[in-house]
Amino acid sequence: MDFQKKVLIIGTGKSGINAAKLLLEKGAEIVFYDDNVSLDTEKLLSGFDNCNDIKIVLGKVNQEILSHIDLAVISPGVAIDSMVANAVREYNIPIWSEIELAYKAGAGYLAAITGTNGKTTTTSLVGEIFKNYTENSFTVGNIGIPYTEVALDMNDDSYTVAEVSSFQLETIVDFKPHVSAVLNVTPDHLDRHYTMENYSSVKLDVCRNQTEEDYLILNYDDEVTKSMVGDERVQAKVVYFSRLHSLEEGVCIKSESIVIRENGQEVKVIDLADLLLLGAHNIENYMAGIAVAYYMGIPLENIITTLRVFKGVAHRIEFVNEINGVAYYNDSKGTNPDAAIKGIQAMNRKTVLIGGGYDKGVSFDDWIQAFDGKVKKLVLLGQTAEMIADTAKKYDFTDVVFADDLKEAVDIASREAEPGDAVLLSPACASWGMFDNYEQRGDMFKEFVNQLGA
Ligand code: UMA
Repeated sequence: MDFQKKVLIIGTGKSGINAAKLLLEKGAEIVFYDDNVSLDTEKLLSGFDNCNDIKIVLGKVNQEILSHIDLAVISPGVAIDSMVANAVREYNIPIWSEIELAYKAGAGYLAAITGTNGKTTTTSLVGEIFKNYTENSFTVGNIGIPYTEVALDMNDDSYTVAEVSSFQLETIVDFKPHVSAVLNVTPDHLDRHYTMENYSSVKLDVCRNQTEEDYLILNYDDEVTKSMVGDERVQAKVVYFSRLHSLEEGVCIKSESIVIRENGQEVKVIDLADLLLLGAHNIENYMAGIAVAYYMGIPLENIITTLRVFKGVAHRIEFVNEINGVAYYNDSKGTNPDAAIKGIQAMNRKTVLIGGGYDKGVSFDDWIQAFDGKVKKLVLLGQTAEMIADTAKKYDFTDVVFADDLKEAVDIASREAEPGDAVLLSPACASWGMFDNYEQRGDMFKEFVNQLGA
């Protein structure tokens, strides 16, 4: 693959920076583009050993620049119908997703996991299983480690699992995992994809280059993913997993154990009682992770030993502390209503819920209806606060308080909660606008909670 081109990198976050580093190592010349006109360009350049082959353009790209560009690599956060992407297309310059670049530069065996919810937990589980099997393994993508950061460290024997978002899939070209998985599809990112049809279609693109030697893992219990099998892009062998149904072929539950059924044979993997993560959604994550690892050819013994010790990921219904008899949970990764519903369902006591944030154009009706008498107070912050309060009113839920920032929200929640209650940060919204990312929001929540007990 010839990378010695003039490449426009759109977006200067971690994806853009690592894509640039990879390309510079391959001998390319780089032009960075970012919409942020007040970007600290010195800071950006200070991350590079040699800046001679780097130019930076902010706010607008012009003809003079575009007429010299051979390829554009777009960061996930930049929409494909943004001004810059439209301008690039007018010049017939190919646009690659950052994961496309990494795929072309990387090597070895690849699994890719997408879906609205559970993909970070499932990717992390598969990454741990790979690690248990070989040191030569990588866990990359939307999980927070850009694929381009480690692609050049891979060789033909490497095992990589990538968490891939709909944003990253929009501009793939040849990206072809051996095993792909779509875990579920529920409303999210509609500000970017506009309709559920577009959104679920982009998710299924994860399999579009797969052939009959490859595998596509789908959730049989989710109507959207179950029916994906009829799409013309599906050439891979489909393997279903199901928590609710007994399957003739695939991964399902039999007598409180997870089993794999294949070619008329059944293999028991593990008893549900031996798994550490709670909640129905986590059983689905376990089953999907088992299917991905198994069809990647990992021996069952490596899968089982990892399953027994896997403790999940931070910011996902994560216990923080118990202060004055109140249990605090950080579910900052509850960035859409469906994920946040799982957060509430996992609570087994009266709960003061902190929610609200960036507006992705989704409705909050299902989330409010899932309160189910468990939520005693809703503390709201961010762009969506009023909208959520209005939706809550529709369902006669009026125990609502507004907070200006997360610190105030934690203070209010600590005053409202009584011994025996829980306080749950599970915002049903992205963090953008108030925080850099959900990790920062979750870390700040943990810090404020721990200050209460200091
Ligand atoms: N920018 C523009 N124009 C835009 C949008 C952004 O110029 O219209 C610029 C910003 O000024 C900034 C840069 O682009 O300088 C940021 O790029 P980015 O938003 O792609 O962020 P990265 O730091 O590269 O992080 C991305 C993913 N971010 C998004 O998808 C929004 C991270 O996923 C991912 O971990 C990382 O790549 C590594 O692969 C985060 C995320 O929120 C966790 N993902 C969404 C989700 O999980 O719901 C999809």
